[in-house]
Amino acid sequence: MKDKILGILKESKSYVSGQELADRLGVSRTAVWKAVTALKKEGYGIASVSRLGYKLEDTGDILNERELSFSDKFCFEDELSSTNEYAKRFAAEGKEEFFFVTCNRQTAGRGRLGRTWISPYGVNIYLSMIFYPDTDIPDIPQMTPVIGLAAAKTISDITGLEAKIKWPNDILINDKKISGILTEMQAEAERILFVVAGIGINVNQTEFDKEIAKKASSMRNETGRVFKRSEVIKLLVQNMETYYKKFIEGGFSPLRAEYKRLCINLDRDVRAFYRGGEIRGTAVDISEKGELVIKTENGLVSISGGEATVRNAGNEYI
Ligand code: BT5
Repeated sequence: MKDKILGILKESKSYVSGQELADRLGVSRTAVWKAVTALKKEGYGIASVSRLGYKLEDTGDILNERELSFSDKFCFEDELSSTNEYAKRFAAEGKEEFFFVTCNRQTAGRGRLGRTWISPYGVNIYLSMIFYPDTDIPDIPQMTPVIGLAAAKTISDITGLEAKIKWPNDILINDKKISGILTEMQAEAERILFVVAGIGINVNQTEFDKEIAKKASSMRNETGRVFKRSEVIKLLVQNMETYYKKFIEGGFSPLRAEYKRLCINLDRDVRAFYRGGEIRGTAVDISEKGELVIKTENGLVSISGGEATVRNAGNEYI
């Protein structure tokens, strides 16, 4: 009944009386009142005025199962340790491809290489999607830039600002990190069992912990607007599917030109950390396989993993 009331209020621009809601739903006015009270508790802004009835005010940004009902293949929880961990469990049980897991808060959000992803309540997106790619294991690192493109496109389309990519997995606006991607794979001998791609996007967060305050930002901080996470998720999951399908059909090469256009590393001095070593040079290309190609004193070096900090105009490495 809560869904139906919300549906009617969403359609109506003016007040809808308790009696009209009760008649349309075939329930008592008390039942309507109870449902509205429950919706308000969930965070929906519903104005109630005696004799006029109920009106939905701007609901702001609520993330719950109802707001995600555009899809039927997801798991939503208010709080999870890490959406990647849950998605991996679902994948091990054989959940369908493109099934995603999302939540309002992560208590143990993870970055790469054992780092932490700061995941406060109710403001950002934490989402992991399951894939069963029929490709060779060495191709899997290419999925990080592929999913990075999907995230960058989503953020650009929704904010109207161009989101750039710092190879391989950071999405930046105005040189600040808005989003990160963690791709994990489970394989057995030569066979890929599943891949889980996890994305964190800072959407409406306004204040950041000291350790990341200088280098992190959010869609809200960069635009001054509040976004509905469910709408961002809707576009994000569509884009993830679309870019992944392109990758499965033709590999990374059809996506390479778009990636190069958004990649901030190219033609800049980089310091890359790869397989325990440090490589210094100028980033000159992104290869057909999504590797970063660095021109060093000893010639060209291509790296498929690790990370590459970039020297910015202020001469700092970001
Ligand atoms: C990443 O790692 O950027 C991958 C982040 C993936 C997070 C998603 S959320 C959903 C899914 N479930 C998970 O548990 N994880 C995935 P990395 O490149 O290692 O960057 C991590 C570094 O970014 C940290 O060491 C901090 O410096 C910084 N950082 C942490 N939280 C941040 C945040 N919310 N916004 C911006 N930067 C952050």
